[in-house]
Amino acid sequence: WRLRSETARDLGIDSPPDPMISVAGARALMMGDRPEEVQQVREALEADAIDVVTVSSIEEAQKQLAKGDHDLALLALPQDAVEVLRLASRLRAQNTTRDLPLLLLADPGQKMQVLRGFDLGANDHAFRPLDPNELRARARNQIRRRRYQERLRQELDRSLEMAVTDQLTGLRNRRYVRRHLDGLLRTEEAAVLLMDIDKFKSINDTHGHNVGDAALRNIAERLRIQLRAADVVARYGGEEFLAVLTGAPSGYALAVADRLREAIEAEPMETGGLAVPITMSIGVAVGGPGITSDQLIGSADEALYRAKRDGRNRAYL
Ligand code: GH3
Ligand code: MG
Ligand code: MG
Ligand code: MG
Repeated sequence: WRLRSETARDLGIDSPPDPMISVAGARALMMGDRPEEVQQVREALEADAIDVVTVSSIEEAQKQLAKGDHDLALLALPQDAVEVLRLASRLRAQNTTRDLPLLLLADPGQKMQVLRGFDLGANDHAFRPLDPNELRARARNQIRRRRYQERLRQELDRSLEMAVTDQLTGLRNRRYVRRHLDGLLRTEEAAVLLMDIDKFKSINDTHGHNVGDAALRNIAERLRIQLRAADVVARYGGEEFLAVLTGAPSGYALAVADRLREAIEAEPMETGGLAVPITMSIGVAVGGPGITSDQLIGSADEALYRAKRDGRNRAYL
C-alpha cells in the first residue's frame, strides 16, 4: 500500500479536492427569469472572479451550455419546475455537459422538486432568500470539484499513454502491440514484421551505450515515417521492433519490409560527428483468424533467423 499511496501522491491524486484550487476565471451560467435574482447571483460570484453569463430561457441555457465550456450552471426553479428539471436530465445525457456541476436555486417550499433534481443529476442547491456567502461557498465547492476531476482525468490519460509507450523511443511497447495483434487476428488478416538490428552489440561496444540509444531512437523515427498511420510499430525488445500491418498480403508485406530495411541502410546515423552505418534483418509472417499471435510472431522469428544466417541486412518471409 505504501508504494501505491506514494505513486498516488506523485500523481497528485491522493487528496480530496484541494481547497487551494483556484476558482478564478471559471465560467458560470446563471439561468433565471427574475432579473433581481439573476443580478444578485452575478454579483456574488463575480466577487470570486467567476465569469457569469446570464440567460432567461431554457432554450438559451441549453444552447450556451452545449458548447461545453462552462464550469458551473445555476438553474433557478420557477413555480412550475418541470421544464428546468427536464433540462437538468438532458444536460446529464449529453457528452459536452455530462460532468457539468448543476446548482438549483429554489423556494423552501420546492424541496420535493429539488430532491427530484438530485435524482436527475443536480449536484447542489440553495434556498431563497439567497445568502450571497452561502451561494459563493457552494459555487466554489462545485467548481473546485470539477477542476479536480479534470486534473484526475488528465493524469489518468497520461498514465494510460505511458502504459502503452516505450520510454526510449516513444513507439508503442511490447504489451500494446501484442494486444493490438490479438485483437486484429480475431477478425482480420494481418502481417507482422519482426526487425532486429544487425550486430548492434558492436555499435554499443565501439561507440558506447549512449550512441546505441540514439541509434534506437533514430531507427524508431525512420520506421514511424515509413509506415501508415493505421500500421502499428512497436519496440518489441532491446533492439528489436515489431510492425503490424492490417490486411496485408504476403507480397505486399515483404515489399514493405524491404522498404523499411532500405530506409535504415540508406543513410548512416549521424551522431556527435560520427556516421554509424546501420542495417537490420526482418522476418515477415502473414496470418488471420485461427492463428494465434504467438504462432504468427513465431514464424516471423524463424524467417528472421534465416535472414541472419544468410548474412543479415535482408527481409525474408
Ligand atoms: P545480431 O546481428 O545477431 O542481431 O547481433 P546483435 O549484436 O544485434 O545481437 P545480440 O542479441 O547479440 O545483441 C543485442 C544487443 O543489443 C545487446 C545489447 O547490449 C543491445 N541492447 C539491447 N537493448 C539496448 C538498449 O536499450 N540500448 C542500447 N544501447 N543497447 C541495447
Ligand atoms: Mg536481438
Ligand atoms: Mg541477436
Ligand atoms: Mg541484433
